Amino acid sequence: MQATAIAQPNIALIKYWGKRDIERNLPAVGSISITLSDLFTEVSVELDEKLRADSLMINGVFDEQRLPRMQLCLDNVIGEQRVRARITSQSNFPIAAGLASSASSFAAATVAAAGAAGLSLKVDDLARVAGRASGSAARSFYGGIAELRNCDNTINLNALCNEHSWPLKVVVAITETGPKHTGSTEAMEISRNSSPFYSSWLEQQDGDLQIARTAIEQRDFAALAEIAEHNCLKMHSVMWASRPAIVFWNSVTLQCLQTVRRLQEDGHNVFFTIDAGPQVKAVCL
Ligand code: 2P0
Repeated sequence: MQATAIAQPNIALIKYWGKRDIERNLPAVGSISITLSDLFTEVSVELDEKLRADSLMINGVFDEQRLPRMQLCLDNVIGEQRVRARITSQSNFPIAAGLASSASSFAAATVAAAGAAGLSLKVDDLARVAGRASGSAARSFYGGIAELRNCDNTINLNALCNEHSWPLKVVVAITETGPKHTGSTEAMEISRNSSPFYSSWLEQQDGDLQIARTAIEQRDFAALAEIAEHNCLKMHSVMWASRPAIVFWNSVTLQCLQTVRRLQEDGHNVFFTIDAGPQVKAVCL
């Protein structure tokens, strides 16, 4: 009745921002991401009939605030009538700071929960269940570059290229280590309800996904760089124009963008991307 799993976070190249069904946590748009190799979260789930309540310990500290979402994740995997669990989670990078810790945490928790309950689920099904807890977690079941596609009532995942066939490097600049001021779920809803750019964001996403898919297929770094930076800045424009405005950047975030621009001018193959936080990821050949 106990299992441990490890998962890596992923960085979106074409972003997921906004939900079409908040109850089932279905994204409003498809997305494409790259899974990292060196950052990871390890989650253990121990189901124990003697326990009267679930508990969650993150990096050695009990965390009541994050417990409900983790409980929901276990309910989704095992069922609401499940035995209570002792859950421990350990990450080797700052959590809730725009480094996709929810992707690695919920991917690992889903696998560990299924293992502890003795369920054997296929990868696609595990990814879908993890996606109900955190949209980006579904993409962490695939190494290399993966795409999350929106279907009628669900999501579909597929690998676009594995980590060996196009070994890109991702350099992460940590510009702030504290937790971010607004969680992704809340920030997405603010954007959906108030950003004047939200509808064009939705309209243009399929076109951006198509360009990125072709660039990846052809291993065309320059084309991927162009569309990934555009898609990232467009997502942040949606956030900046929301009411209240959602601004995750700090002055160092902007300095990092300028550094990437300088490297590009010097002929280096590199592009930036920024998620719901102040950190800058530089993707390089
Ligand atoms: C992404 N982000 O595609 C985008 C880009 C952040 C910016 O997926 O509400 O924590 O739990 O489904 O999975 C935020 O991630 O969002 C996110 P929820 P999640 O990576």
